[in-house]
Amino acid sequence: MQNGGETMVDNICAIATAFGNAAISIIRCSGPNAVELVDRVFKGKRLTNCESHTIHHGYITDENQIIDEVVCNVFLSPHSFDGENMVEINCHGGTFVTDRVLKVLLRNGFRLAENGEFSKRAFLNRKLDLTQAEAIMDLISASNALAVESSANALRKSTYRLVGNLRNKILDILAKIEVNIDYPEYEDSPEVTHRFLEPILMEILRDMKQILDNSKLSTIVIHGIKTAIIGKPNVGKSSLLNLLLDEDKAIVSSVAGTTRDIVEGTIQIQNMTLKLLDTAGIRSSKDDIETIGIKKSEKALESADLVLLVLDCSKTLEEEDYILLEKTKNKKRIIIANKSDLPNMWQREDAVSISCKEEFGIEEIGKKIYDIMHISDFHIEEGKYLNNQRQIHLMNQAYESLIHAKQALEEKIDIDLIEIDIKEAFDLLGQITGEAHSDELVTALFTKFCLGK
Ligand SMILES: Nc1nc2c(ncn2[C@@H]2O[C@H](COP(=O)(O)OP(=O)(O)OP(=O)(O)O)[C@@H](O)[C@H]2O)c(=O)[nH]1
Ligand SMILES: [Mg+2]
Repeated sequence: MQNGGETMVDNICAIATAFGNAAISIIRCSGPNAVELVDRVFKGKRLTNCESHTIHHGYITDENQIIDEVVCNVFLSPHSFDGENMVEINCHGGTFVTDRVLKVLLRNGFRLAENGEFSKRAFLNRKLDLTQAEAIMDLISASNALAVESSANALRKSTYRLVGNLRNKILDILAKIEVNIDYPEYEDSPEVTHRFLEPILMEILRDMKQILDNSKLSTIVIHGIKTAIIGKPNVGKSSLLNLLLDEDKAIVSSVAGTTRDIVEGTIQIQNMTLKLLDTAGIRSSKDDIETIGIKKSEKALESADLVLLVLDCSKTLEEEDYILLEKTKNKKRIIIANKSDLPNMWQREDAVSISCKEEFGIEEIGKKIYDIMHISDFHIEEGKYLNNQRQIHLMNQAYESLIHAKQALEEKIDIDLIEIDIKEAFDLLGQITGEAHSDELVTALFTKFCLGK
């Protein structure tokens, strides 16, 4: 099969299953001659004579020596994952055996697939749109039930339809404008005046705003809440990380300024995924390395979706604590009064009292996060939100273009100039689904995939 009638595709193969010892490993082969090339090394029924979607038992041989007993699945173009002729070889899962079968294939006409190349082919052969390709990636890396459900929806084209509807509405406006400009005498098409355009544009803007609002929460829920543990030195940030992870991950010591680099970990709590970042204690320091660590903490604080601000309740609060209370006041944050196993020097109503030493109060943190992030407001509603930052970024840009068009309408600027902004919004939405794509974008996106996908 040809891609857009331009370049011939070649024959590629890669191990599609995880590396390591397992019962079975699958090697994917794809390309115009994939079946013939596998036949060269397959001892059993001639695969070239087989129908699509059939399974065949046999042996992979290397210069007549049998190296593995396998089962081959044959899928013929265009009815395969990537639209090409494909053979999936199910071999035994030992690392060595699989590797040997792969090497035999590479010596017999296949080249090793690049990261994400099978999915890229599926996209170029119009088997998948970009939102579906991303959904595959999301499904593989999903870490909670909501993430699974959401990516399964996107795989069934829910995001494609959502964006496609908006795009159709915009296309309708563009078509009307064009007809008006080119055939002003044509009576069946309404005259496109500023008054005519405004309500239509307003409706599209409203829809987009709703999608963007929904998407803010959905991406956090799906991809995990970036949670920075912040506080001055020695308040127990690393102890909290370790307790939440139930693992001795970060070094804990009574020396102030222990943590320098950011220590990361991921946990599931009440069906939420938290991506935790333990940071260097923030204070003014003369130590160069500590200062680098503190800069990293400040960055983490800025970009976090949620801050766990840890204070030591066995000591009177100091200026450094007050500075951090002030700095985090506009962020989603939970104030944590740690070391409450010791005599308390202060109390605050807005703080959760915990003790990392005695291990209490952690459940309360989970509940607070659930409330503060409005997780209960989030329901997976098919086709109501976008799935990742790339999609959100593009829709935000499209939204801005239409806002610009709306302002221009209010200023009674010529409609053919306003059309430029509307057209831009149309193209930007097309980049979400891949209908308006650049080669660079496609390459960048698919290289994020693992080998064999
Ligand atoms: N009594 C008591 N001690 C605690 C508690 N949590 C932590 N500590 C102690 O406080 C000290 C500092 O703990 P860390 O977790 O290293 O504190 P940190 O905030 O990560 O410190 P830096 O990395 O230096 O910024 C250690 O000696 C801990 O054992 C607690 O709940 N109760
Ligand atoms: Mg620490």
